[in-house]
Amino acid sequence: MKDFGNAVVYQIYPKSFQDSNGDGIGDLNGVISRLDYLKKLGVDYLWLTPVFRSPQKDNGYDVSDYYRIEPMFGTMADMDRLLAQCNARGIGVMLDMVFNHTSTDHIWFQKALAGEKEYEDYYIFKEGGPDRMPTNWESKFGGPAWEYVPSLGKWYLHLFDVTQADLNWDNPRVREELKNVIRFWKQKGVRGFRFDVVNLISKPAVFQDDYEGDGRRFYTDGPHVHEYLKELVRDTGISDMITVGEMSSTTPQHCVRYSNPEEKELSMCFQFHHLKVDYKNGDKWELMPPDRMQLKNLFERWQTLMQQQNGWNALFWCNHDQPRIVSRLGDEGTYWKQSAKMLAACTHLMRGTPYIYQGEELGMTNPHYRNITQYRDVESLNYYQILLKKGKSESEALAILDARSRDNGRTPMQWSDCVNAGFTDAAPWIELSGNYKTIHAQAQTDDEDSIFCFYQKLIALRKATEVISKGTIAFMEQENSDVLAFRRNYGTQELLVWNNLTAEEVTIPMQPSWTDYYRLLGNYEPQTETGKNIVLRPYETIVYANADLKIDHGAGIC
Ligand code: TEU
Ligand code: CA
Repeated sequence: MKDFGNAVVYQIYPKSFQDSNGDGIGDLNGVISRLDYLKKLGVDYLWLTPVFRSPQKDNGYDVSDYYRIEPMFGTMADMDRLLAQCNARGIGVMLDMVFNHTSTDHIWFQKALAGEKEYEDYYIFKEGGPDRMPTNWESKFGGPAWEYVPSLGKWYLHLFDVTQADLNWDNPRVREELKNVIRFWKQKGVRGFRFDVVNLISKPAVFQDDYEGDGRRFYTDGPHVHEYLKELVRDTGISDMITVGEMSSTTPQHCVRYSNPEEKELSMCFQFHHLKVDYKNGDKWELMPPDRMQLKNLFERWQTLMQQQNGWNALFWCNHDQPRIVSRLGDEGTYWKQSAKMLAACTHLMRGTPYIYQGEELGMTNPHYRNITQYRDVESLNYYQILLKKGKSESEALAILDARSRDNGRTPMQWSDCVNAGFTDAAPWIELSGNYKTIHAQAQTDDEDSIFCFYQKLIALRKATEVISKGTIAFMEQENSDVLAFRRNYGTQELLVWNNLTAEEVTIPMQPSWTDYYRLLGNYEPQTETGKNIVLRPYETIVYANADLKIDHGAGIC
């Protein structure tokens, strides 16, 4: 198993990245036209969210054919060209494998519905009368996790939308089918894979009601998950490729097993605990200001455990399911630029492989939609109804979506201040954020002080020193909820990082041994040293290095 500590991944949500043919929907040719921008940023891999044939009930996470490209995104020839163009620039493409479930439009499910027993066993069908659901589990998108099929007299499991039927991984034929999908894309020149909710694939032997929660404790990190992952990786020969599993509600112990190279499972995991620190009582649909102490504790706990047991995590704030981080933990107003840079320094300098989600490198914000008609996501539309049924007013429900909707991360990429931010010349499939006239790529790519340039510097820095990709991590200022601070060490090299998470000044005591350290990076003009203390300005990030950490400026910082 290779290590990917030196790599930086950029996530593209093709539907919202760049439209090339004037239908208001981003596509593969659009991605090709922006590769030089990504090369300039300096990323090593592009992760494309699903572009396979799909009825798009969940924007491609409902795959109806794993071997074909969804026409709205282009053709197989476009995909081949994208792979070649990326290859020419030294960028690898990672595809998104949605293997926990398929669309109910998939031929396998259609055959199951038509009564073919062999295909019924591809999914999780349970006997039961029309008014007796097999268990009381809930779908992650709201409502029950089971759907009744009258013609079969059976229920099928769908942990997500009713059109996303869970596959039966206990059936070896299913596992073979999915291996063939990997083999097909690998042979096409794809260089890595992201596995969607892959820790949910192994369901329990016995299905029982959950009186404590929504059922997740029975199928999360299930009984055979490690065995099935090992088999998939071994039989498809992808152990040296970059692979990342999306792990829903997981534990550090499981993530160590998923990602420790000796286990030969995956190169790294996504876990989401740090993105729930503003969920009241763990409920995504109840608002609460972020609990910074909890955020710090989670980072420390995960980073320390993964380090001790040789696990490896992806580092990220944003993706297509998350609201924009600058709107969430930063500041959209006065300290917009500083807070976006500080948040970048947090993820890029801890131990792990950083992921940048499209537009994050520009400090894109939530769009603040005011009307339910502006939302597109199935989860948001379902929950809007659920919230109203629970007694919330329309304006309360809209305020919750404004903070929590997955559409917050799905607004079109802001390329310029032209019509529709240069994303499309038609009506976009989802409305742009109103601030594209000021927040856009064109304004930032050649500005040394921009958020884009700061990301560029962080990426270049990772390549210029081993302390970031290989060093150990230890946390500082543990009692101080306002500052996320840590040190990284590699041999005799040391890097010190302080991040002020607040809009207030924070004073940190200076240790005598740090006086001969030099300031490597920051998001403010350097201030004159006071000697005894470091005063962090609002959302300031400061990175110090010791003399042994020499950066070759030619190769390093831009
Ligand atoms: O997401 C998994 C998932 O459970 C969450 O991100 C989910 O969207 C959120 O927690 C609900 O509150 C993955 C994909 O990233 C997502 O886009 C898909 O909708 C989902 O799986 C189903 O394939
Ligand atoms: Ca298009």
